[in-house]
Amino acid sequence: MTASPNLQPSTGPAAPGESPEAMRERVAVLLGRSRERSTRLTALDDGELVAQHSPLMSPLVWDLAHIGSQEELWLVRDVGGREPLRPEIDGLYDAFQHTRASRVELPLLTPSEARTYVGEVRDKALDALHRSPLRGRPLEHEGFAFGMIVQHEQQHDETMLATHQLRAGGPVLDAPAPPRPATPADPGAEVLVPGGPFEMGTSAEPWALDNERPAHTVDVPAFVIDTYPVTNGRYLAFVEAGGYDDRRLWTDTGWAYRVAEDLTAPRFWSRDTDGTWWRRRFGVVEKLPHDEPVVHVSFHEARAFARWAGGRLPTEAEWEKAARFDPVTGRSRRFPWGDAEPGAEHANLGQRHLRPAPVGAYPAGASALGVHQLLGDVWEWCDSGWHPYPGFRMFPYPEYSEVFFGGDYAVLRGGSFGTDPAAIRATFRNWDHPVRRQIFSGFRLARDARPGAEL
Ligand code: AVJ
Ligand code: FE
Repeated sequence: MTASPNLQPSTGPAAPGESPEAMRERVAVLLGRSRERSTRLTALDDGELVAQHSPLMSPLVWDLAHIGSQEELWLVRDVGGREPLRPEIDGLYDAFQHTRASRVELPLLTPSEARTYVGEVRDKALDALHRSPLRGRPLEHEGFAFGMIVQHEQQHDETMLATHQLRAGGPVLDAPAPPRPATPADPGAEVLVPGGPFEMGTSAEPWALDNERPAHTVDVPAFVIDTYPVTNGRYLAFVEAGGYDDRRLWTDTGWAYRVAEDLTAPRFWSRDTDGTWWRRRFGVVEKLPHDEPVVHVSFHEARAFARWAGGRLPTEAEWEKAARFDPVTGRSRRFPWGDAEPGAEHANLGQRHLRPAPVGAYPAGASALGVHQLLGDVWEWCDSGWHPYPGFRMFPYPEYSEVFFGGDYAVLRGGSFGTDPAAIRATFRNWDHPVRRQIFSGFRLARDARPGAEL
């Protein structure tokens, strides 16, 4: 199996003034791309699809049918006004009724039944697309429900990719290596972000989810942020300096977790007797590449590293300001590089490569302030909990964002190599438990700027 080809996007919502016909065409391409990816990620033997590869994850066949179930709920029943295809299976695919660890015990659709189901749902969803005016009621306006379902399928595709990473056995996925920097980058480089107000969040992005809204002004004092995500090489220095055994570097909660889980290094790393470090990546064991962003670390590990290195994690507002603020115009951009949809030159997204790219590999994707690789490569832990923006309004259902507000979560920003361009923006907000590390999570450091200092 190969990774998704880099089909030229069409990754985003409608351009202003786009006709409904052009919008339908664009949505159909996005739906087709997400289904092509789901199909590749489930092109495995039935035994592999129904297996529990990790108690942290659902069986792959659950994700597949759940993708269909959400699509049926919003596009076929609500937008399309049709009767449910299979009302008896709703409960099986409701993420709130069964934990991931217990889904393997359910009377799930078989792989072949699941494929038939998602195919039938898709036919009816495309019919709904052709009948919807794509304007008027908020759910259909500018194709929102279709954009939401594209993002939902791509999010589960990233989840399935994480399941592939957890699965034992030889490789079944393949993709070319990511680009390398033209000249080696300094992994310790930093950028000064000037203090002052900037616009955070969005009220204009048609397919932004409820938690990204509304746009609001946030005053962020000057701070310094890493130009690149923290590399394996930097992180290895922390490991070898005894960071995992130094109680002082960890919070109480972080230390309790470190002890209970017996953590000694990022997930999927191993050290052999002669001291060489290896990492396992989609069934391949390879020497740890020092110039790639570290991945598969928890929030607690990221914080301990920051403490050791004399820095801290950026807040979510700091991360977004570093990504979006243009000091020339004073405005916030859609993407770090500007308003153009993500292309292959901007960021390592969309499972084009099955690993983070070395730091410095995406100069065309840098933000106005000169911060690199904010989108793609690795999700970045922020020192912020999961909270609504002022003026938040739930839409269209509380179980996407709202029910998680105030829970035991930390925010992640920027997407990973496994995040599709259709499912990421500089305003996009993700969250997870601070102990999770099977996700494609890394981080970068920030620190307070001394008043009047250059750097
Ligand atoms: C936004 C990634 C935290 O996967 O749990 C998928 C996205 N919500 N189906 C998740 C989601 C419902 C969600 N995250
Ligand atoms: Fe879901």
